[in-house]
Amino acid sequence: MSRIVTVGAAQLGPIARNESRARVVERLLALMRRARTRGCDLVVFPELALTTFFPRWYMESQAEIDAFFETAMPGPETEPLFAVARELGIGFYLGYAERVEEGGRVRRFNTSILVDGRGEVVGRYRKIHLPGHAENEPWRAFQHLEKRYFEPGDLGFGTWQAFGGVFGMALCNDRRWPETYRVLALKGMEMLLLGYNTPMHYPPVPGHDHLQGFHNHLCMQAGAYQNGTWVVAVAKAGREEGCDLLGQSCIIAPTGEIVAMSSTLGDELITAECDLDRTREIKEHIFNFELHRRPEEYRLIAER
Ligand code: CDT
Repeated sequence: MSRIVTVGAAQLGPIARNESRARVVERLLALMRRARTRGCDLVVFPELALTTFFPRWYMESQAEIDAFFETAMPGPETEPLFAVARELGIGFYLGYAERVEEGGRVRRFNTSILVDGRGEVVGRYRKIHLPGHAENEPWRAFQHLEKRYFEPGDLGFGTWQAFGGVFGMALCNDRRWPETYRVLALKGMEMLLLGYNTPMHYPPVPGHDHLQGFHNHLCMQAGAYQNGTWVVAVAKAGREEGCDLLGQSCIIAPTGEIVAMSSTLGDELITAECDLDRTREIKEHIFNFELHRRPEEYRLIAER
């Protein structure tokens, strides 16, 4: 079986607050069809890819908040994504806001799913590192209320056998944390799929605004190399409702090298042929966990 997975990173430009799900899904389908013509096995969409990045607004009406959430996946508006996956034999990763009833209560998560080329959901991840704040902070140019609108993910960092390899999923802020990559690598991950919405302006420390692009690649290139994994990272980019979002979607090899990167802030597909066996160059040598890790010296990391 070939260990080469051809991946498409399907960056999205801005999504307006009043843009319909149907219109967004049309944009996603166009990217899937383009990906298929370029030979992709799998296409990766951003975090919260079906709507505008709504945590930038403080809202009190639960009905208004819930309008940004999916109660079924697939639902009536997202079913075409699954139908086209089956038609083209192409898988996808999709980030969306998930509203579920579990254990007799309503729960809301920032979620991603992995769907295979038969249109079957093979994996689900609920974002663990939720950034931002929970209360209205009107001094900010815009809010970042993920801690208000979502619970921290309760499914852990999972890996899934798919597309001939072992895949992990994460969402946006997770990419800044070395623990994300290491836990997934310990579970055999060969390729990390990740979507993001990263504002260029960081209200608490605006002096770092010019470093957004640097920090984006710094943590992911290090995470790829130190864990011998491919990383496919996909932005929702551009000026969305007056908020500038970082682009620079990229595909990173296990050596830490960027092998493809977007060059616009709009809907854009970048692709790469990723040989999963290249993970061995790192995993069997410089970062051979079995040979070189000293977990007995790392206990503090899990205790605090
Ligand atoms: N969506 C997301 O997680 N964005 C964060 C912004 C951090 S500033 C609150 C990120 O890490 O890119």
